[in-house]
Amino acid sequence: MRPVLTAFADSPDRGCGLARDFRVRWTLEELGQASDLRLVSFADLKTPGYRALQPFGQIPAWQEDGLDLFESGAIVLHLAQQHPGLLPDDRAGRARAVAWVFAALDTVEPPIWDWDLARMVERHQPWHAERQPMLKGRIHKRLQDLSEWLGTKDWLEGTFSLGDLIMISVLRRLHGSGLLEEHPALASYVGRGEARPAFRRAFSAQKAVFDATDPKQAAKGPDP
Ligand code: GTB
Repeated sequence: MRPVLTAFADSPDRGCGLARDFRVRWTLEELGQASDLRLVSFADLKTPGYRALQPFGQIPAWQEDGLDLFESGAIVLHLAQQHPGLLPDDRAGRARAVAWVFAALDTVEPPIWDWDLARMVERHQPWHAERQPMLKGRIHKRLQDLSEWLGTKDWLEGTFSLGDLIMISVLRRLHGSGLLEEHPALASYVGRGEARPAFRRAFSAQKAVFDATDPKQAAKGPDP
């Protein structure tokens, strides 16, 4: 059986590749691995059948022979451990790359997610504006530290790894916020990731899914 990845049938990111299936799609392209896509609606996500696959009723989920997997971080780590290309061969380099995956998911993504969630669901609350400086300040602090670490390097540990792929996937969520542009080294870092052929292929594939469901938007089309 060919592996199967679940993604939104009608992604709220409107073809920008911001939902969490995209990091798996990019990983697959970097590793030269193919999979089938199972498109699910929000209603499908909450069915008992789907929850047996993903306990929280979310995308992405991954199915391959003998293994059902959930959590985007677990899925990409599993793939990178099975196929060469995104984790260094040496013990220390591999451990460092994995550390950056966790840094992206556990240290950098939470404040970005809190800010984005506030933007999406709390916009009309009277205290929304009041919370903004605190939410943005937390992101800024992480970006400052990350930018200092990156310095003039192209990638976090010198060579592109799964750690960069996940970090860039997380930072892309800031597009359009102005926050990334305050850290030019990080804006360039994200640009380098988005210029990778594997990223471009994954981006076009997910956009084609969105365009098929919303032909009006297809004409305009977002760019990464
Ligand atoms: N920790 C899990 C993982 O990494 O796999 C989180 C998965 C997750 O949050 N999935 C979201 C989901 O299925 C989609 S990606 N939500 C439905 C639900 O919980 O009911 C989050 C997301 C949503 C929308 C945008 N967007 O519009 O830009 C971006 C990201």
